[in-house]
Amino acid sequence: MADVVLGSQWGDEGKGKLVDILCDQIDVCARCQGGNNAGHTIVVGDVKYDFHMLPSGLVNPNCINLVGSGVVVHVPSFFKELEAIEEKGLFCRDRLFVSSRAHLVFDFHQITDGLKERELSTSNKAIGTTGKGIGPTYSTKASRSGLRVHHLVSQEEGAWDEFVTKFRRLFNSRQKRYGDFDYDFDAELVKYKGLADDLRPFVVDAIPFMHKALAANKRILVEGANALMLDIDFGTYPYVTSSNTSIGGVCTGLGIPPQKIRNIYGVVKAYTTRVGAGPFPTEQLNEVGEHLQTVGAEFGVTTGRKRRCGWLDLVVLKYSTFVNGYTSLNITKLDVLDKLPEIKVGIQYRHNGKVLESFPEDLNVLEKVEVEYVTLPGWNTDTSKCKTYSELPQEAKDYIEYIEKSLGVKVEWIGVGPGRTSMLTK
Ligand code: 2SA
Ligand code: GDP
Ligand code: MG
Repeated sequence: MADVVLGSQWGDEGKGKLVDILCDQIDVCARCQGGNNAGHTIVVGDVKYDFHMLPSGLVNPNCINLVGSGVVVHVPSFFKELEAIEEKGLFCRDRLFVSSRAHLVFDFHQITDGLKERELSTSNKAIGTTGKGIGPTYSTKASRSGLRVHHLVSQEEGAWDEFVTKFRRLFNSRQKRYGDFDYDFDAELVKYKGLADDLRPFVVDAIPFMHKALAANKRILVEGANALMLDIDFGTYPYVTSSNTSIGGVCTGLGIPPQKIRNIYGVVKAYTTRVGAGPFPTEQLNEVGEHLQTVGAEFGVTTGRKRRCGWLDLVVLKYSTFVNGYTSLNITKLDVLDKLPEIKVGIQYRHNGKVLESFPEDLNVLEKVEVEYVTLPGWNTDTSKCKTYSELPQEAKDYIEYIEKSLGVKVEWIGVGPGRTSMLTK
């Protein structure tokens, strides 16, 4: 059976940390969507790992890792990331696999990501992407002109020529759309010829790979990237990423049947953050927001951008729970709230005086909603030293239990610090 870790808000909830902890008891850790836009941080003692495209299960020496079919792979970044973790003493090439069906991100996808953002910014509508070429790659995938890993590594007769033809066609179509941007096509081809040989040993047909693992009762953990509110269908469209970050992305991105999914762990930051543009009803553009940003060290792991910060939003979390069906939750970064005298939680949205039933799809409505809050007492105690749930101050327990009751989903873990050991079980 497969368990799944998903982001419940706008990302950076601390998914990487939970994945790393769970991987102690896991045989196969798989990424199903996204690419190196993600930034998953794991802190083990003095060592900090930042995973982008590679699964966080790599830190555990007994865990096999798969970059699944729904992931988009920029091959040079794949090796750069691998080398960066090797420099930290983590050698894992023999337990890392890449799906042959994963789509390839080329440099021109990244360039056109930037060009598209520049176009949008002229009307103040830039998404605030990570610039990693994620949207352009999923676009070429959907328009059926993309190239996949198997196109690159195939050793069938004529396969390289076919790769070159497709690569050229795709590149030409991008130049036609975006103009004559700087790109050394021939140099790229030479580079990719070498990368094909480098990548080949990692490539697997991920469908039998996953099915054999399931049939052998291997313990599988799926590591979601980004989060529900960034989902291409359910997020704050168009201010979203270009993949299904919700539970559906697990089946489409790995080719596993839904009945093989067991636990769905929702990771919930104790407050809310968002990086990039787009609606954020509980955002606090004041000293509370600054406090959360500073104390929570809220900077993008991939781009270094400051994250926007605000109160916890139960409208978002209820909507997120509808879509993903969490079986339990990990509340993270509770310690970041330690010094706040009182803590607010958004409980419903009003529009034209009426309470909205759920999180609205229309950005014009979202822009005008009034958020209603409850105010809960703070605890003014350092929770980062707590080792058990019972050691938490009563107000902190009340906060956790308030979330649990409001969502009707049990809280299983509470994070009180970035380190592996700073996780309480409830
Ligand atoms: P993209 O690049 O096309 O996926 O961007 C589209 C939107 O998705 C957001 N997005 C993210 N939001 C939070 N965290 C992400 N990963 C990095 C991190 C972000 C960073 O862990 O900190 O370093 O800036 C991530 N990746 C994509 C993005 O901000 C756009 O709003
Ligand atoms: P992810 O994308 O969901 O994996 O999250 P990120 O790694 O982008 O951002 C989460 C940040 O919070 C990282 O710097 C983590 O080390 C850190 N973190 C995770 N859990 C906790 C926690 O419980 N308390 C604190 N203070 N930091 C945490
Ligand atoms: Mg992140």
